[in-house]
This record gives sequence, structure tokens and C-alpha cells, in this order.
Amino acid sequence: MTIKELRLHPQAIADGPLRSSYGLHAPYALRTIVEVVTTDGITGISETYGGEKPLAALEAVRQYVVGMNPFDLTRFWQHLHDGADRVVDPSGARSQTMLVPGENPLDESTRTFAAIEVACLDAIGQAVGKPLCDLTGGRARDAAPFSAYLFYKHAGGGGLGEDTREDKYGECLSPETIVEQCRRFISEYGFAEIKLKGGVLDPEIEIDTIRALRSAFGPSFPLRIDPNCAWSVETSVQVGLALREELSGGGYLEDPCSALTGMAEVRRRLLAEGISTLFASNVATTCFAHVPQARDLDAVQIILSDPHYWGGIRKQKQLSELCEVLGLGLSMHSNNHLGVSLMTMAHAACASPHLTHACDTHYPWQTEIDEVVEGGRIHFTNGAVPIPDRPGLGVKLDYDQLARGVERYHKIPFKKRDDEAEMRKHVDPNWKRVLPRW
Ligand code: GKR
Ligand code: MG
Repeated sequence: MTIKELRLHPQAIADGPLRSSYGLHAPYALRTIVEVVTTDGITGISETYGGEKPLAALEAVRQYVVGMNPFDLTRFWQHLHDGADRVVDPSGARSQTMLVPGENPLDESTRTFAAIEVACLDAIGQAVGKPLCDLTGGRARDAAPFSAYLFYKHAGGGGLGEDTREDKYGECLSPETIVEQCRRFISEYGFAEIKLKGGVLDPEIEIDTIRALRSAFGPSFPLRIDPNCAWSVETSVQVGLALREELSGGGYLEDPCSALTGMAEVRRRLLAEGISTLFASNVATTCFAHVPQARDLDAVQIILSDPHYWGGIRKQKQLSELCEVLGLGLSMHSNNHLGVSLMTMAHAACASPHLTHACDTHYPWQTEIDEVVEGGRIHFTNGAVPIPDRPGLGVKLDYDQLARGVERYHKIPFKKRDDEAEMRKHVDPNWKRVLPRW
């Protein structure tokens, strides 16, 4: 089997005005759909980060990939791997403290590798007639659990001009409206765990929001809050003290402040008060070299991986083993994505024996209009995505939809995610990302 063609399809998908400490989501999120076409007529697919830079990085490997055997992934890894994920960087340059995922040049090689790896595994799965998660020694579970990922947001459903989209949730900038958003997520998808994106409003309001979620849904729904480093060490401690009950019992505090050293200090101070709230991270821990460091400092107890930039599905499975050996929990980070990524995450989660919390997904924030998977949106059962009884990823592309996504991509005026610029354009002309904000 040889790859005879690599096809790259940039996509723009409508996205609502969601808020985070990075700023405001633009009316479109950017993705890239990848196809590898083999000499035996099989087409393997994957989805990765979008915009100019991730696309250029994929273009740069075209010459190597065309002519490669999809089974030769280790050699491809050796070819591409620059060793950056093996180096502990004390400056935090590889973290997502300042750069949103997909924009950090330091994870370019693992990100690019992952996009090709998943497409190759999809092709191999089709060739041998097996679902992708069964290729690497069999699955640990049949369905991947996901959480309700709630966002404070302004009114609007995303899109521009004639392509402006319906707003299913309206403005959500208060505890009450977030509870309502959550109610709709749970009734539509059946999620059993809840995550609130924080770092947007005054911490007192975010504390009230978590309390409102607890009182609306009860302790059987674990709660997590993720302010993406918006808080100082002191504020993180105060929030940890205030939410000692609400974040216990399967919940966690995610990246409250910058840097592993900061999180380690918050953890020490909370433990001294008898509070053993777990800390999770996708900002401070983005690659294998960060894991032992995070464990040694006791800064992070749950690693939030992401097959899109940790190096694909096999790396995710290796990470699962590593976390288990080191006594760490594991869950999954997400960014706006389509169904191909959702299936990638589901296969990665099902291939990982050690997965301790439901994974994040932005999928509810996207709609049928932009979905490129044949047959439309992927269905959830009780908050989980079941692995279909079909080979590879189990999904095919709808080429008309794909072409519409490419057209949208070329029409829109930006080719890079810039939440800070969006904030200045729509919310506050003087807005700047300041860390810590509180
Ligand atoms: O979608 O705004 C967002 C999130 O803030 C995203 O960019 C983060 O990478 O979901 C992510 C997280 O958990 O930090
Ligand atoms: Mg996070």
C-alpha cells in the first residue's frame, strides 16, 4: 500500500461569540480536513487545526507523504520529529499560556504528524476491515464519554452576513443563563459531567455559577472550571477554598493560574487547608516532557491530552500508560471541531485503557450546516460517542459539504485564530489579554 495523493481541505465553520481568558471566538473557527489516497483506492481521512500555519506545515510534508507506505509511521515520526516534546522548557514556551492551541510553532511537528497518522490509520483500518481503536491491540471501551462544555457567551450564533447563524442559547453571561445552557446540553446529549470555561467574569460570579450548577444538577454531576490562567496564585487559592465541595467528587480545577510552579503553590496551600481538589491541565502540560515534571511538582494530577497535538492516537495510548504508571489521571482537551475530529477523539479515548474523566468537546457549538461527515452530525448516547461497527474512523466525507467549507474558508477575512482582536472589535476596543486578570 502506498500513498499516491495527499489532499488538504481548509474549512471555516460557524462559531458563536464564546468567551474565554484568551478573548472572544471569531464568527468562524478554522479547521483542516486531510485525505491520503492510496494506490489500492483507499482514502484515509483526518481533521486538524486550521488556518494558514497548520496548512503550510502539512504542505511542507507533502513530498515525504506521497510515496510513503501508511504502515511506515515510525519512520515518518523519525523524519518529522524535532525532539521538542522531549525537552523541558523552563520558560513555558511550549505551553498554551499565551498561544491558543494550533498556533504554537513548538508543537508543529507533533501536530502535523498526528494529522497524517490518523489518516493513515483510517486507511489501514479500511484495508483490514477493523475500527481504528482495534488496530493497536484492541479497545478498552466501546464508547467515549464526553462532558458538557459550557461557555459564557454574547448573543449570536456565529457566521457572517447572509451566512449568519441561529443562536440556540442567546446571551449567557450570568449563573442563571449558564444553568439553562447546561440543561439544554444535558437534555440533547445526555452528558454526565460538566465543565465551565471560566476566566471571563469576576471570580465571584464564576463561583456563583459553579454553585448554581451544583444546586441545579446535584452532586452526581462532577463539576470542573477552567479559567485558562486568568487568576493569580492568591485568587486561585481563594476560588479553591470557596469551591472545596463543588469541585470534589470527580470534579477538578483546570489551569487556574500560569505555570506548573504556580499551580504547585496553589495545590500546596489548598492541601494545607485540608482541601485535596485535583488540578488538571492542558495549558501547562502539552507534551510528554511536561508529564514527569508536573507529577514531581504535584502541580497537576490530571493530564488533558489532545491527540491533535500530542502526536496522534498511538501517542495518546502511550500517554495513558504513562499516566497510569505515574499515578496521574487522564482526560482530553478540545477546541472547535467537526465530526472527523470527534471520531478521532472517540477512537483515541476508547484505545486508552486509563482514562479517568469524560473528555471535553466543543461539538455542541457547531451545527449540521458545517458538518463534513457523510450522513450529518455524529450522535451521542448518554453523553458518549459509541464506536461504530465500521472500519477505520467509521466516517466518510460528504464532498459537497467539504466544498462548501472550503468556499467559506476562502471568503472570510482571516486565516488565523485571534481572540484578542475579536474582543477589541466587538466588546472593548482597548481589551488586552492580561495575566493574571484577577
Ligand atoms: O475554545 O476558547 C476556547 C478554549 O479556551 C480553548 O481554546 C482551550 O484550548 O478548550 C481549551 C481548554 O480547555 O483550555
Ligand atoms: Mg483547558
